[in-house]
Amino acid sequence: ALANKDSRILIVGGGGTIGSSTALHLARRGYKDVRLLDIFQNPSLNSAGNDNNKMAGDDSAGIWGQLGTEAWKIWTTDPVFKDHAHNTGRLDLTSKPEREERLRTRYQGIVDEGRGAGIEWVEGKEQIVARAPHLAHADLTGWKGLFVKNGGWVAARNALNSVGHELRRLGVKSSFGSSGTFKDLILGSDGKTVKGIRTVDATEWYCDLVVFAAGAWSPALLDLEGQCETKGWGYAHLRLTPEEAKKLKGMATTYNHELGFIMEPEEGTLELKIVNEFAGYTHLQKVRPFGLKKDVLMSVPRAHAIHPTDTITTESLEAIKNLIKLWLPDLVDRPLFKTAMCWCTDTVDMNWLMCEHPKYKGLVVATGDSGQTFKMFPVVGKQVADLIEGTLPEERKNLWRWRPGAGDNGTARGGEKAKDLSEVEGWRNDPVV
Ligand code: FSA
Repeated sequence: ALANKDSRILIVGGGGTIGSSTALHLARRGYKDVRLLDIFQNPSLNSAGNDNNKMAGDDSAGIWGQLGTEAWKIWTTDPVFKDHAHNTGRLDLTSKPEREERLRTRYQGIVDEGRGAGIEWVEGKEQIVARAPHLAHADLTGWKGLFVKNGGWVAARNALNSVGHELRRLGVKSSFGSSGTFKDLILGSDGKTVKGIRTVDATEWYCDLVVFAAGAWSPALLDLEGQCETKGWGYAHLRLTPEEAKKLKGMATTYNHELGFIMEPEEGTLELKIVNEFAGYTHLQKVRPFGLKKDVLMSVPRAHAIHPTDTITTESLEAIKNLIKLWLPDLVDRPLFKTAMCWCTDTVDMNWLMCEHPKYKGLVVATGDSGQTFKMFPVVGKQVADLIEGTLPEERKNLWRWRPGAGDNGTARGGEKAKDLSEVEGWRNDPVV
């Protein structure tokens, strides 16, 4: 075990998805001295999880399938989570052969594991519209894919907030602002043993173990040897009338890998979120992560919370308008609002980076979200807690190991290379002051 129940544990990124889930599992297991460090209090405004909604569900095979099954069970039963899970079902559709092959492999994998009752292969307009009446007017020529019964969407920000309340109730401590913002590790005289963390205001937090879960900020703060690449994705909202919302009530989460996705608007808000799907944007800047002796050029988040007048790129906006035209033609003229980018960090093979840092003793990294983590919110921290206690199964340890240069093992995101935000227009609206 890397810690015991009396150890002082600091969680960098404690206001976000992986960090707060880790704190929840540690606190529930009786760890008495856990402190969250983050620039913002939970639900952190810098977290990709601080969003109206996210897709969720039991939709995978293999280890991700085991996790997905367990996560959806907790989403729908645990008092901290269950008010925020919506079992509307989820469609994962495509008209492209390459994506179809991936979806078929996934479908077959789930069936072969004896879990076929939770999933259906759908093909053609009739079968799709039966599960997604809102697509009745859409051109679905050649469309096929998965319908995931045990899933739908989760009210992300509210779930993050719910966990935050539970953490405070359980006595988890926290520090925010400049005394919560990571600057560097405090190392012992051996240059290897982690003694604590120095934050940007020069506060020194001493501890026995650091969990580094800084999400999209991870590679810029700590040298991860090129294993994570941070990118931004855009979204927009449109406001429905109560009648329109009623018509969409219970709609299955609808995802198309080439176009984007929509989910049922949350009751009360009437805000329909629309997202276009693409490779994401990098935002290249000169930074010096802890552990490197010189500056490097790498993609870092351009946080909406810190640049609230940023919107999204013109091409994302066009793609979002196109999706509305194809799927929800009645709403084409509706103004869009709450347009913003949110930031995730990808590993090459889209599996987490969740292991001890090989260079330092007392440092666990838990990052590499790869756009997959919010659906795993109830269980991601369980993996970190198991890693700390030395009970994480070998197979999982291997999947999430430290692996610079290991390549993509066939599970990469695929598609086009990400453009840099400097090459695209429309997103930057700095106020003149
Ligand atoms: O279950 C899923 O397919 C989650 S992907 C969600 C997403 O918004 C991606 O579509 C996007 O490309 C990025 O990875 C962030 O996460």
